[in-house]
Amino acid sequence: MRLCSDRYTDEEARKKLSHKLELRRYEHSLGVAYTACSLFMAHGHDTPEELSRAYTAGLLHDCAKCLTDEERDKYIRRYGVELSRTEKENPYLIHAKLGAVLAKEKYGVTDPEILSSIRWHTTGCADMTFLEAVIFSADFIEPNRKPLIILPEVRTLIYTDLDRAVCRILEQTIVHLNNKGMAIEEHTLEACDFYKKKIMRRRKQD
Ligand code: DGI
Ligand code: FE
Ligand code: FE
Repeated sequence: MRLCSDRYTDEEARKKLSHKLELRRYEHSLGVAYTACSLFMAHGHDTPEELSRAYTAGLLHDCAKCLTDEERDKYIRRYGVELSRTEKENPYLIHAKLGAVLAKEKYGVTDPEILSSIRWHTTGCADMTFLEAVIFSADFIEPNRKPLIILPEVRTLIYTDLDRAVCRILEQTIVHLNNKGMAIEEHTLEACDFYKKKIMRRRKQD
């Protein structure tokens, strides 16, 4: 599969990524890359160019996941990454924003939509593009994910109704975070609200 990068072939990028990530995280990244491709194919976007974009975004979405605290802070300073309060309180969230920066700086990806798909893959956001929604949801359903009660339902739904699948994932994430008493990013709440309304609007039109 061709990689959307000015600097690396797909093989070179996989090699580099496999040295940066733990093995399980690397396998998860391959899982997201191929799941994103399968969603593209199922939704009628199966040209080699489109599949390369899905593959590149999926492969690199967690490229900033396995940094040490020192490395993470160094990159935040070097690239002037601004953090929200929730990100400061929950530093594991930072890998999404930082991943978009590193995909560009370290892997030579310039396609803005691939970078924004990486940026939004953890929280989601309102009115995602097709690629953004695919990476957000492929991350949740890829084959290596530990079984959650809603997984079978979402894995079926996602191939026919991406909006509803995105909405179910967001609802589930918010319930999970509320149960654990964790802070929720505004983007996560806005995304859930947006998709609930979009689905209601669609129902009225049918
Ligand atoms: O990096 P991955 O493990 O593949 O997956 P991810 O980047 O989607 O991260 C998943 C975690 O992020 C999951 O435990 C839920 C959490 N999360 C998503 N939205 C929010 C959030 N955590 C907080 N605190 N606030 C959010 O809005
Ligand atoms: Fe992630
Ligand atoms: Fe992930």
